[in-house]
Amino acid sequence: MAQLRVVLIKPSKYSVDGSVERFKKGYMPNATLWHIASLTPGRVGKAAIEVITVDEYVWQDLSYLRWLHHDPDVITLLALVGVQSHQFHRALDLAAYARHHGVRHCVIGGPHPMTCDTTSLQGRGVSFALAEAELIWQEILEDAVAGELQPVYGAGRRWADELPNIVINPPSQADLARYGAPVLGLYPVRGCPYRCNFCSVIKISGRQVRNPDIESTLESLRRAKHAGVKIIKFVSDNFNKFPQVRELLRAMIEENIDLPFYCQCDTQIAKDPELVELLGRARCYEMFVGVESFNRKTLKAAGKHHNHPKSYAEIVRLCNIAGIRPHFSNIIGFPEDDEEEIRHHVDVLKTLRPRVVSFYILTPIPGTEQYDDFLATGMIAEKNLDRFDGSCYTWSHPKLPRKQLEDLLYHSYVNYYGFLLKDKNLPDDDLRFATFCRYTAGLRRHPMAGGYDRLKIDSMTDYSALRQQAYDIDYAPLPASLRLSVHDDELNRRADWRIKVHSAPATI
Ligand code: B12
Ligand code: SF4
Repeated sequence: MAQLRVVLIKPSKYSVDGSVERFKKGYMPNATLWHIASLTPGRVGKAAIEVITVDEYVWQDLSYLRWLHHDPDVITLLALVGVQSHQFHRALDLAAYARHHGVRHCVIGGPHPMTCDTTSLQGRGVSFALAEAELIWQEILEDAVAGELQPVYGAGRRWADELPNIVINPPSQADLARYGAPVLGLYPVRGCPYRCNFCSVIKISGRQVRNPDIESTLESLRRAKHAGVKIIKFVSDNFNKFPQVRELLRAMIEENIDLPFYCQCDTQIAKDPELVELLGRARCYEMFVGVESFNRKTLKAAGKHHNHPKSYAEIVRLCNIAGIRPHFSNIIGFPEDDEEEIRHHVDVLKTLRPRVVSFYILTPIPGTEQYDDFLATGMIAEKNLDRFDGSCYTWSHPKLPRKQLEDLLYHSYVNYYGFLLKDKNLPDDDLRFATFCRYTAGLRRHPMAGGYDRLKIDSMTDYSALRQQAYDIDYAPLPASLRLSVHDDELNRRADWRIKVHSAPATI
């Protein structure tokens, strides 16, 4: 009887110095790995399926590459999952490595191939998945067993109208031990009705909010608890636009699920004190909110019309009452920003005092409207090949050179957390996190990079010959955004209707 070995790898990325980014401990298990592992059936036809999961960021040796060598006893399918734009080169290289070592079935899926044109790389022995796994994974598995993958899966339709009721099987204790804490990422709802022009979430998951039923999420939580998971991260982008959120939270309280969890909300949560209170009762310990900027003009230019800086203080207040750490996420380097504006931003944050903040330098993400605009106006260029950090393009800020933006990023972290650390009554968890952020940023490393303690084992030069051989390129070409299909456009239009009905303009 045939056996199919499915090797799921979440690829890392190349750092600026060319090394493969690896950590001694990861921040949290990658949610995509466990999501797709749980979507994989025990068998396809007569073939039994064995699933292997690898989060490359936390693998401290190269032993996993053995699964990328031909094994005559099994059919191997290598799936590079959750591939973001900055991980795309690494994904291409791992597929080239596997092809070189006799693995015939390789597929790359996730945000980058879903939102960017991969045509020039197609038909060279590596397949691309352009749609949600729920729509095409079964077909890929069947084709692997039948002997031949198609060059492309899911062209013409990125999103399912309805999601299956998938239950996530948690990582083993050995897998959980690779991370700073036993955390699991769950995705109980996806999509966001807004149109922020810098955000690729609406291109990856769409603007129509969709979810599996509540019972499947509850069952994922039960299994996680049973497996020793201590913290849940709901990686859904917009928990307060989840129509059944109250139902889920009440069920969690009633059943005493009792797992502390993190979630993400948009700033309109300021108008929903009752939901914040319910979140707190269900054991939400941290709420991530994309505040981005305090400048309303900047927010409008970014298409983030629903953010009203005057309402930010209310979010902090509501969270503090509910026992939730407000986490304000900030973007520095919007085209309108200059140094004074960014320094002023940190000063305003200090007056609001959210217990957690994160800063990101604006990076136009391929697939988004902002990327297309910047490309059209010449702000994005093919990368200088003497510098490499996983992406294959650079963009120039109209006012701030890259080095100055990076200085300001680390300065913002050090300055804000230095300010918090002056408080002698900081709760233990906040103290630990603030110390970590200030220390990491002091070393000019991004605290949200995905792990702790860097390890260097291998580098992009170890793989470049294979990349040349497989695709005849030194680097992936400058990405171009993929247009939405008629079907996906139609699904988004339904979101337009929803947003009008459910989201009145902010009054705060
Ligand atoms: C959680 C998260 C993080 C966590 C990651 C933790 C971890 N260990 O995974 C943290 C906080 C560390 C993080 C950091 C960053 N992140 Co982040 N993050 C997310 C978030 C909110 C959820 C991702 C997730 O888990 N999704 C759940 C899984 C199940 O969904 P999925 O991966 O999309 O998979 C589905 C499909 O893509 C498809 N699919 C995926 N793989 C495959 C494979 C095959 C074969 C098939 C058929 C289908 C398929 O099917 C799946 C199920 O439908 C997304 C936003 C979003 N909603 O996508 C941003 C997002 C992925 N992050 C993003 C970015 C830019 C970053 C940072 C670079 C930010 C920064 N400047 O520092 C860093 C990079 C760090 C790193 N090492 O990767 C961008 C990526 C953009 C892009 N197109 O490349 C996103 C989309 C956010 C955005 N606003 O645009 N992030
Ligand atoms: S509100 Fe957040 S998830 Fe929604 S489009 Fe804007 S940035 Fe993206």
